[in-house]
Amino acid sequence: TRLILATRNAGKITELHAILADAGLDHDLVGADAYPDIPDVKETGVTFAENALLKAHALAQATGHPAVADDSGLCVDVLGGAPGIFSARWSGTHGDDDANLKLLLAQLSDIDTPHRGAYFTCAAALALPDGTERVVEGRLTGILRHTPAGTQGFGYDPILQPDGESRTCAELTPAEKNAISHRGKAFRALVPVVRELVG
Ligand code: ITT
Repeated sequence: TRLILATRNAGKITELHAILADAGLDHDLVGADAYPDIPDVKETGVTFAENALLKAHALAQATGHPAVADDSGLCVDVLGGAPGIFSARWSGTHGDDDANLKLLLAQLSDIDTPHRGAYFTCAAALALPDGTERVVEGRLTGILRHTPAGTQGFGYDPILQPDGESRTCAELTPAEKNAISHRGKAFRALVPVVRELVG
């Protein structure tokens, strides 16, 4: 069965292939890039779950196949949860990971380590062409470094050091990150739902 990965973020697609394969899903996983004519969805929701559902429904409707979507971001305690759903466009340019990370570090430059708590969160949504929908969430909590470290992963990975770790997410191997990450947790929880509703 074909299952659409309703995302154009290359970092997410790499992680989702590994997470879903490790969970034993043997569906034909096809990224949104395979459908260049389908326009990007406006992320008008005010929560991660709403935006994930918007993206999953749009691709399920447009392709006629079940679709899973990921809406995710970094929530910083001292910023009241920002960048949150605006994580991909915090600097103003959607998907400019370097600019987003630099701006966030500048905003936190006066904040000392005990107050640098943050978490990644991921809403994983499944939508079927008939309108059936499910959404689950996963989190990874940690602290934000003052200086980026590591080259793995994407986005804010070089500054988030998970609780209990001495390395940042960008210093973990892909398998180590997926084992503990918000995305790993959310999509491993979604797999039994896919099995039940998609087969
Ligand atoms: P799609 O909507 O096409 O899936 P997007 O990049 O626009 O791609 P989001 O709106 O969900 O996706 O934004 C997610 C942003 O949150 C992403 O650009 C990163 O900056 C950040 N982020 C999410 N998961 C992350 C992770 O595992 N590591 C580091 N940063 C992450």
